[in-house]
Amino acid sequence: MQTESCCDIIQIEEEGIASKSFSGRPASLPINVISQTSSVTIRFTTDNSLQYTRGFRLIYKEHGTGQTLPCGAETIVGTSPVPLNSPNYPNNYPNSLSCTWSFFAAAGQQLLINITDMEMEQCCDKLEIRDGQNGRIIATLKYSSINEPLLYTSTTGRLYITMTSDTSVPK
Ligand SMILES: [Ca+2]
Repeated sequence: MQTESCCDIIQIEEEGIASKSFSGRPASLPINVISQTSSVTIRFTTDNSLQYTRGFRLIYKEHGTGQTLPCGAETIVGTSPVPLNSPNYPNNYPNSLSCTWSFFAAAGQQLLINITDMEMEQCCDKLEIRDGQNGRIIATLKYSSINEPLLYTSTTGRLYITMTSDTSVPK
């Protein structure tokens, strides 16, 4: 995308949630936005001067049960829970995986993680939860099963979840 940064703006709007605005030429593309609700409005507003030929292009797709956040996704968490599962869940996850998902709370809010199911190769595959800008590790999980939900809370409103697997025996 490329628009006039002052004045030609793409807004992604959802009912009850602060809209996200984009303009200019973002340093990093693509930008992934995951909605909190099932309905999204894309609004493109231009002023009366300076046109760029490029404009923008976007792709949207359904992101529901059975799918998951893609590796590397950065998600701003609102009041609705955001489901996350390993790739291919509930079937075997891939070997040689290294996936990090980033979660950010609204200002002043904290994040709560509730892990409800886990089956991993104990020796060699793991899920790591890191808290805050510097990524302090608050949990390293490598369970073949869990009997009750595992709960973790951020202290900073930022959490990073990394899943790594070795080259064999996915679960
Ligand atoms: Ca493995």
